[in-house]
Amino acid sequence: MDDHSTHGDHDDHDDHGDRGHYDDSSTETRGYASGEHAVPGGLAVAANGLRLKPSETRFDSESSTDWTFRIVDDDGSVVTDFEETHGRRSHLVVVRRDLTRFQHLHPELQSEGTWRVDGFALPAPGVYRAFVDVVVDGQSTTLGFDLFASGTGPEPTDERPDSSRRATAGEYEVELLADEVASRERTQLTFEVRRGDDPVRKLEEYLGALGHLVALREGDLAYLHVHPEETEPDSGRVAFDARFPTPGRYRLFLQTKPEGALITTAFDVRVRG
Ligand SMILES: [Cu+2]
Repeated sequence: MDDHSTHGDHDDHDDHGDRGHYDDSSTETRGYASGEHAVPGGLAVAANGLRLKPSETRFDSESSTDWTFRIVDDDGSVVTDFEETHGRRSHLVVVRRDLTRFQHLHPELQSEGTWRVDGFALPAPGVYRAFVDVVVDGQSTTLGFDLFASGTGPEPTDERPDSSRRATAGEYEVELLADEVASRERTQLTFEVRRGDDPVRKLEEYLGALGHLVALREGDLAYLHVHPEETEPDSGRVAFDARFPTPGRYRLFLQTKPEGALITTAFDVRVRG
Protein backbone atom coordinates (compact mmCIF):
# COMPACT_ATOMS: atom_id res chain seq x y z
CA MET A 1 0.00 0.00 0.00
CA ASP A 2 1.29 3.43 -0.82
CA ASP A 3 2.16 5.52 2.09
CA HIS A 4 0.99 8.87 0.88
CA SER A 5 0.82 10.35 4.32
CA THR A 6 3.38 12.79 5.53
CA HIS A 7 4.84 12.60 8.93
CA GLY A 8 5.31 15.70 10.92
CA ASP A 9 3.55 18.24 12.95
CA HIS A 10 1.02 20.61 11.57
CA ASP A 11 -0.61 23.55 13.07
CA ASP A 12 -4.25 22.90 13.16
CA HIS A 13 -6.08 25.47 11.13
CA ASP A 14 -9.48 24.47 12.37
CA ASP A 15 -11.52 27.03 14.06
CA HIS A 16 -11.78 26.11 17.66
CA GLY A 17 -14.56 24.63 19.60
CA ASP A 18 -17.34 24.80 17.11
CA ARG A 19 -20.18 22.61 18.14
CA GLY A 20 -22.47 20.63 16.09
CA HIS A 21 -22.63 18.07 13.32
CA TYR A 22 -21.51 14.69 12.46
CA ASP A 23 -21.20 11.47 10.56
CA ASP A 24 -18.50 9.73 8.66
CA SER A 25 -18.45 9.75 4.93
CA SER A 26 -16.63 9.24 1.79
CA THR A 27 -13.24 8.37 3.16
CA GLU A 28 -11.93 5.23 1.54
CA THR A 29 -11.16 2.70 4.18
CA ARG A 30 -10.12 -0.90 4.08
CA GLY A 31 -13.15 -1.88 6.06
CA TYR A 32 -15.48 -0.58 3.40
CA ALA A 33 -13.83 -2.38 0.53
CA SER A 34 -16.59 -4.94 0.32
CA GLY A 35 -19.31 -2.43 1.01
CA GLU A 36 -19.77 -3.95 4.45
CA HIS A 37 -19.47 -2.11 7.70
CA ALA A 38 -18.45 -5.21 9.50
CA VAL A 39 -17.80 -4.07 13.04
CA PRO A 40 -19.49 -1.09 14.64
CA GLY A 41 -17.08 1.48 16.01
CA GLY A 42 -16.67 3.07 19.37
CA LEU A 43 -17.04 -0.05 21.50
CA ALA A 44 -13.35 -0.22 22.36
CA VAL A 45 -10.63 2.11 23.58
CA ALA A 46 -8.24 0.51 21.09
CA ALA A 47 -8.68 -0.58 17.48
CA ASN A 48 -6.67 -0.76 14.26
CA GLY A 49 -3.42 -0.27 16.15
CA LEU A 50 -4.60 2.95 17.82
CA ARG A 51 -5.47 3.55 21.45
CA LEU A 52 -7.25 6.48 23.06
CA LYS A 53 -5.68 7.98 26.18
CA PRO A 54 -7.74 10.72 27.82
CA SER A 55 -6.02 13.01 30.31
CA GLU A 56 -9.04 12.93 32.58
CA THR A 57 -12.25 10.94 32.79
CA ARG A 58 -13.89 12.45 35.88
CA PHE A 59 -15.73 15.73 35.58
CA ASP A 60 -17.92 18.02 37.58
CA SER A 61 -21.11 18.67 35.64
CA GLU A 62 -21.32 22.17 37.06
CA SER A 63 -18.08 23.44 35.56
CA SER A 64 -16.17 23.29 32.31
CA THR A 65 -12.54 22.46 31.82
CA ASP A 66 -9.89 22.25 29.12
CA TRP A 67 -9.80 18.55 28.35
CA THR A 68 -7.09 16.78 26.40
CA PHE A 69 -6.47 13.33 25.02
CA ARG A 70 -3.89 11.55 22.93
CA ILE A 71 -3.94 8.70 20.50
CA VAL A 72 -1.04 6.28 20.74
CA ASP A 73 0.04 3.38 18.55
CA ASP A 74 0.82 -0.20 19.50
CA ASP A 75 4.22 0.86 20.83
CA GLY A 76 2.73 3.60 22.95
CA SER A 77 4.13 6.33 20.70
CA VAL A 78 1.93 9.38 20.27
CA VAL A 79 0.34 9.59 16.83
CA THR A 80 0.58 13.04 15.26
CA ASP A 81 -0.39 12.43 11.68
CA PHE A 82 -4.11 12.46 10.98
CA GLU A 83 -5.96 12.84 7.71
CA GLU A 84 -8.97 15.00 7.25
CA THR A 85 -12.47 13.69 6.98
CA HIS A 86 -15.25 16.23 6.54
CA GLY A 87 -12.61 18.91 6.67
CA ARG A 88 -11.45 17.96 10.15
CA ARG A 89 -8.68 15.76 11.46
CA SER A 90 -10.82 14.46 14.27
CA HIS A 91 -14.46 14.46 15.26
CA LEU A 92 -15.46 14.07 18.88
CA VAL A 93 -18.98 12.93 19.73
CA VAL A 94 -20.04 12.75 23.38
CA VAL A 95 -23.36 11.26 24.48
CA ARG A 96 -24.68 10.29 27.87
CA ARG A 97 -25.32 6.57 28.08
CA ASP A 98 -29.07 7.10 28.21
CA LEU A 99 -28.71 8.49 24.66
CA THR A 100 -29.23 12.10 25.65
CA ARG A 101 -26.91 15.12 25.93
CA PHE A 102 -25.41 14.77 22.46
CA GLN A 103 -22.39 16.91 21.62
CA HIS A 104 -20.28 17.05 18.50
CA LEU A 105 -16.98 18.85 18.88
CA HIS A 106 -13.78 19.40 16.97
CA PRO A 107 -10.69 19.10 19.13
CA GLU A 108 -7.61 21.06 18.23
CA LEU A 109 -4.41 19.15 17.52
CA GLN A 110 -1.35 20.52 19.27
CA SER A 111 2.02 20.03 17.63
CA GLU A 112 3.15 17.27 19.98
CA GLY A 113 0.06 15.16 19.31
CA THR A 114 -2.19 16.29 22.12
CA TRP A 115 -5.80 16.92 21.18
CA ARG A 116 -7.33 19.76 23.10
CA VAL A 117 -10.97 20.66 23.79
CA ASP A 118 -11.30 24.03 25.42
CA GLY A 119 -14.26 24.63 27.68
CA PHE A 120 -15.28 20.99 27.70
CA ALA A 121 -18.36 20.28 29.81
CA LEU A 122 -20.59 17.33 30.63
CA PRO A 123 -23.87 19.14 31.24
CA ALA A 124 -25.53 16.77 33.71
CA PRO A 125 -24.39 13.99 36.03
CA GLY A 126 -24.02 10.50 34.66
CA VAL A 127 -21.88 8.23 32.54
CA TYR A 128 -21.03 9.38 29.04
CA ARG A 129 -19.42 7.78 26.03
CA ALA A 130 -16.85 9.81 24.12
CA PHE A 131 -16.25 8.77 20.51
CA VAL A 132 -13.19 9.96 18.64
CA ASP A 133 -13.21 9.53 14.88
CA VAL A 134 -9.89 9.74 13.07
CA VAL A 135 -8.29 8.62 9.83
CA VAL A 136 -4.70 7.37 10.03
CA ASP A 137 -2.89 5.87 7.03
CA GLY A 138 -6.11 5.86 5.08
CA GLN A 139 -8.00 3.88 7.68
CA SER A 140 -11.01 5.27 9.50
CA THR A 141 -11.23 4.36 13.18
CA THR A 142 -13.68 5.23 15.94
CA LEU A 143 -12.39 4.83 19.49
CA GLY A 144 -14.56 5.14 22.59
CA PHE A 145 -14.02 5.92 26.24
CA ASP A 146 -16.36 6.31 29.21
CA LEU A 147 -16.45 9.63 31.03
CA PHE A 148 -18.12 10.36 34.37
CA ALA A 149 -19.80 13.49 35.58
CA SER A 150 -20.72 14.18 39.19
CA GLY A 151 -23.01 16.88 40.48
CA THR A 152 -26.66 17.58 40.77
CA GLY A 153 -28.96 17.78 37.83
CA PRO A 154 -31.18 15.66 35.66
CA GLU A 155 -30.55 11.96 36.13
CA PRO A 156 -30.70 9.53 33.21
CA THR A 157 -34.17 9.49 31.77
CA ASP A 158 -36.46 6.54 31.50
CA GLU A 159 -37.26 7.47 27.93
CA ARG A 160 -36.18 4.77 25.55
CA PRO A 161 -35.78 4.85 21.85
CA ASP A 162 -38.98 3.62 20.33
CA SER A 163 -39.95 5.04 17.03
CA SER A 164 -40.06 8.78 16.72
CA ARG A 165 -39.76 9.97 13.18
CA ARG A 166 -40.34 13.67 13.78
CA ALA A 167 -38.38 16.19 15.74
CA THR A 168 -38.46 19.93 16.11
CA ALA A 169 -35.70 22.44 16.67
CA GLY A 170 -36.76 26.04 17.05
CA GLU A 171 -38.95 26.91 14.08
CA TYR A 172 -37.90 23.86 12.07
CA GLU A 173 -39.46 20.45 11.92
CA VAL A 174 -37.54 17.47 10.63
CA GLU A 175 -39.09 14.20 9.55
CA LEU A 176 -37.41 10.90 8.86
CA LEU A 177 -38.98 9.57 5.67
CA ALA A 178 -38.38 5.88 6.00
CA ASP A 179 -40.53 2.82 6.01
CA GLU A 180 -39.59 -0.22 7.95
CA VAL A 181 -35.89 -0.53 8.52
CA ALA A 182 -34.34 -3.97 8.29
CA SER A 183 -31.05 -5.04 9.79
CA ARG A 184 -28.04 -5.97 7.66
CA GLU A 185 -29.51 -4.38 4.55
CA ARG A 186 -28.43 -1.21 2.94
CA THR A 187 -30.96 1.39 4.01
CA GLN A 188 -31.49 4.87 2.75
CA LEU A 189 -32.43 7.30 5.47
CA THR A 190 -33.93 10.49 4.08
CA PHE A 191 -34.81 13.45 6.26
CA GLU A 192 -36.93 16.41 5.24
CA VAL A 193 -36.45 19.75 6.94
CA ARG A 194 -39.52 21.98 6.98
CA ARG A 195 -40.51 25.33 8.29
CA GLY A 196 -44.23 25.61 8.60
CA ASP A 197 -45.73 23.39 5.93
CA ASP A 198 -42.98 23.78 3.37
CA PRO A 199 -39.60 22.15 2.90
CA VAL A 200 -36.76 24.53 3.59
CA ARG A 201 -35.40 25.70 0.25
CA LYS A 202 -31.98 26.51 1.52
CA LEU A 203 -30.02 23.81 3.29
CA GLU A 204 -26.45 24.93 3.71
CA GLU A 205 -23.48 22.67 3.82
CA TYR A 206 -21.94 21.83 7.10
CA LEU A 207 -18.46 20.30 7.01
CA GLY A 208 -18.76 19.42 3.37
CA ALA A 209 -22.18 17.79 3.40
CA LEU A 210 -25.81 18.86 3.65
CA GLY A 211 -26.17 16.99 6.90
CA HIS A 212 -24.32 14.84 9.35
CA LEU A 213 -25.74 11.84 11.10
CA VAL A 214 -24.63 9.78 14.08
CA ALA A 215 -26.43 6.48 14.72
CA LEU A 216 -26.05 4.76 18.11
CA ARG A 217 -27.42 1.39 19.14
CA GLU A 218 -29.37 1.20 22.37
CA GLY A 219 -27.66 -0.96 24.97
CA ASP A 220 -24.03 -0.58 24.02
CA LEU A 221 -23.90 2.65 22.03
CA ALA A 222 -22.31 0.94 19.06
CA TYR A 223 -21.42 3.76 16.72
CA LEU A 224 -22.46 3.23 13.13
CA HIS A 225 -20.76 4.71 10.15
CA VAL A 226 -23.27 6.45 7.97
CA HIS A 227 -22.53 7.90 4.58
CA PRO A 228 -24.14 11.00 3.09
CA GLU A 229 -25.78 10.74 -0.29
CA GLU A 230 -26.25 13.46 -2.84
CA THR A 231 -29.46 15.41 -2.62
CA GLU A 232 -30.63 18.69 -4.07
CA PRO A 233 -29.89 21.53 -1.65
CA ASP A 234 -33.21 23.18 -2.50
CA SER A 235 -35.23 20.03 -1.86
CA GLY A 236 -35.00 20.46 1.89
CA ARG A 237 -33.86 16.87 2.07
CA VAL A 238 -30.74 15.12 3.23
CA ALA A 239 -30.12 11.42 2.72
CA PHE A 240 -27.74 8.87 4.14
CA ASP A 241 -26.77 5.33 3.40
CA ALA A 242 -26.75 3.17 6.50
CA ARG A 243 -26.57 -0.46 7.43
CA PHE A 244 -27.82 -1.49 10.86
CA PRO A 245 -25.87 -4.56 11.99
CA THR A 246 -28.56 -6.07 14.22
CA PRO A 247 -32.24 -5.70 15.02
CA GLY A 248 -33.04 -3.43 17.93
CA ARG A 249 -33.46 0.22 18.73
CA TYR A 250 -31.19 2.98 17.57
CA ARG A 251 -31.04 6.68 18.17
CA LEU A 252 -30.09 8.96 15.31
CA PHE A 253 -28.67 12.43 15.80
CA LEU A 254 -28.97 14.59 12.71
CA GLN A 255 -27.25 17.92 12.27
CA THR A 256 -28.33 20.21 9.47
CA LYS A 257 -28.14 23.88 8.62
CA PRO A 258 -31.47 25.12 7.29
CA GLU A 259 -31.07 28.73 6.20
CA GLY A 260 -27.69 28.77 7.87
CA ALA A 261 -28.86 27.86 11.38
CA LEU A 262 -27.18 24.74 12.74
CA ILE A 263 -29.74 22.46 14.36
CA THR A 264 -29.50 19.06 16.02
CA THR A 265 -32.48 16.72 16.06
CA ALA A 266 -32.84 13.20 17.46
CA PHE A 267 -34.85 10.29 16.07
CA ASP A 268 -35.49 6.76 17.21
CA VAL A 269 -35.82 3.81 14.92
CA ARG A 270 -36.66 0.22 15.57
CA VAL A 271 -34.80 -2.08 13.27
CA ARG A 272 -36.39 -5.42 12.55
CA GLY A 273 -34.63 -8.73 12.00
CU1 LIG B 1 -17.11 16.58 13.29
